[in-house]
Amino acid sequence: MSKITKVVARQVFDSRGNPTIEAEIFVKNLSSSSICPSGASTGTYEAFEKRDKANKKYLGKSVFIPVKYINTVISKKLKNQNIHNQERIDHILIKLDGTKQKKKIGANAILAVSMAAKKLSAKIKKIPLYKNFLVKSNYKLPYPLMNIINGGAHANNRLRIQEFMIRPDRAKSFSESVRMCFIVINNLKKLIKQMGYSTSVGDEGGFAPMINDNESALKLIVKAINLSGFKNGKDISICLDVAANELIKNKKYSIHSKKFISVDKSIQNYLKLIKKYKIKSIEDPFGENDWTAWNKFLSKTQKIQIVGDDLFVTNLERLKVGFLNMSANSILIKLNQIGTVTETLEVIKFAQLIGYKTIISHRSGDSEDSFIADLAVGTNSNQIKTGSLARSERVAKYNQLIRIEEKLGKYSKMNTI
Ligand code: 2PG
Ligand code: MG
Repeated sequence: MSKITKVVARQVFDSRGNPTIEAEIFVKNLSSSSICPSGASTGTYEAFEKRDKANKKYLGKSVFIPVKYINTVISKKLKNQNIHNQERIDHILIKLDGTKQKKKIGANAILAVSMAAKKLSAKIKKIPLYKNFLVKSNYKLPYPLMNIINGGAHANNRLRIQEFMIRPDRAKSFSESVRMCFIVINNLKKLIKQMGYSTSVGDEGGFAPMINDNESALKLIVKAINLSGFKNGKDISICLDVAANELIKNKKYSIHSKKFISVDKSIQNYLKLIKKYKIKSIEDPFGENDWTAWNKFLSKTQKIQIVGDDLFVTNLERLKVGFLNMSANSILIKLNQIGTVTETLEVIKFAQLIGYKTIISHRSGDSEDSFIADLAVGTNSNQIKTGSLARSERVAKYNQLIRIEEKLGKYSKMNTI
């Protein structure tokens, strides 16, 4: 048995320059560390992110309190536990917190420790991280959902929709999927430049031009796909994350323009967009409490992927409700929405059991930690959403998947979309 000797935590910084937690877990002189990511468009039902609100030195954003908790209480509690027993480690952390949304310790503290433990277990077993999850053979690579235009809470432009993504549906390998996106991104950059807009990027590495409306962004993407020699809707398809939680007031939505309109009217507009731009996937089309709207929308869009992010928050209870309500057919998986590796794997297993597609996702505030790349392969997840081919914290995940594909060699295969 490999017994945990200690856990050490420190405050480091995420891709937005905000403080976050890195935890390092030790078995004798071997250690692994992991960094917790952080979201901007968060769901109400997500696990809690603990910060030192009263400490104004970092504008109330520092994490010294949870860091101290890891260095003292958690380190002591986990001492002598078997590093390979992830469920037990996570159970101890969950119990230590004792609240539903991990409000006492903070999911950021818990998750950093949980991920570090998973990594160290793989290191000690001398296996790559992706082999330390659910899948034991026949590994498959996920399709990337690359966010190439940023809007909403992730950019300073006026785009209502938060993420405009492309998915290279016809790619036969992961490296080919990245190459296809690379070509489209470069053509998109050219087009944005020609229009006289800035080609600077948003939080997730996608361009953030000062475009006013969703359709202008969609037209631009279709143009870039065509210019690249690909067929929109066949070789590459357009996918959206609306993040509609941010666009709701009195049960009305301002998704399609600044004006707030009813669910029925919003659905009609969605259907037009889906048809016109051959959109294949829409995440969070409606608010996190609007189960009726989700159900209505799903019944009218059977053929495309409807993804629950803020709706499910990687939470088994909410996924069960959504399943019974027929709200979606796919789930976005974010480790820090629930707070431990064990709970995340439970949600993935259940989602796959009910036939939902699983999409592993980064957060808009992320880091060089590429844990989610291995998680995607190790759980047979269909897709991965981890930003554009820009900003090292996004590219780190793509690079890790390229390495995994290379390691798998002739055995590597792409997943189904
Ligand atoms: C989302 C995520 C990631 P955030 O809404 O899907 O793209 O954004 O991390 O800000 O919640
Ligand atoms: Mg989302």
